[in-house]
Amino acid sequence: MSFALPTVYPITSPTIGRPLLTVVGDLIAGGATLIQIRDKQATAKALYEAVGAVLALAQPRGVRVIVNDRVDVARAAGADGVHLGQDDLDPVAARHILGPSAIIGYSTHNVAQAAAANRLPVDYLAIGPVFETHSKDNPDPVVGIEGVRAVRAVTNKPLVAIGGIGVPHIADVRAAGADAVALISALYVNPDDIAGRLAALLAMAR
Ligand code: TZP
Ligand code: MG
Repeated sequence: MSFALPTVYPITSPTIGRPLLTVVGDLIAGGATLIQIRDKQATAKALYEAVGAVLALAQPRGVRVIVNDRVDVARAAGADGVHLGQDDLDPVAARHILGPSAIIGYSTHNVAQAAAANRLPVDYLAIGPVFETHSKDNPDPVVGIEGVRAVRAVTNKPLVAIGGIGVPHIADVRAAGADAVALISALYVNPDDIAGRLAALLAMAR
């Protein structure tokens, strides 16, 4: 596996107040190379259609698209991969369904989960929430910068830090060993300038 995370990993949200394709177009314009489509409320039908439209925009531009939670939708739509949580379909089963070239990401919330994930066929791990987040229902306890550092010590997999990460934290989170920061709210502070914001964040995380 030779998967490299971009230093900033944008995640979409239905709360941005802009159409999904507008958001994705802006993220691509801002330099995104990997985008996660996350919509916990969408029906399978709606998510499948949305991911198909996103792929039509992203794939010709060399931008990879990851679907949150839904292995079935990722597979059916031809997405580049899936991001799984601890209670989603087991990564071994997801790998079986999606095949060897799919990107599979896996959320962890503590050192024990991250250590256990080393044995799983996943391409990257997420650790979080690092800080308090308002973008996720019922989040796990915050792990802080020290939690990122502790997880970095138990895994060689590409590591993305997530949860409440803003401009003031990027350098510290990266210094603690995260290869990337996954962002929702910090990206969409001004829905009219998502591209500029992502470009600036990428410059900070170089
Ligand atoms: N998983 C852990 S925290 C989180 C997810 C999906 C939400 C991240 O969003 P924000 O707005 O960057 O805190
Ligand atoms: Mg999930």
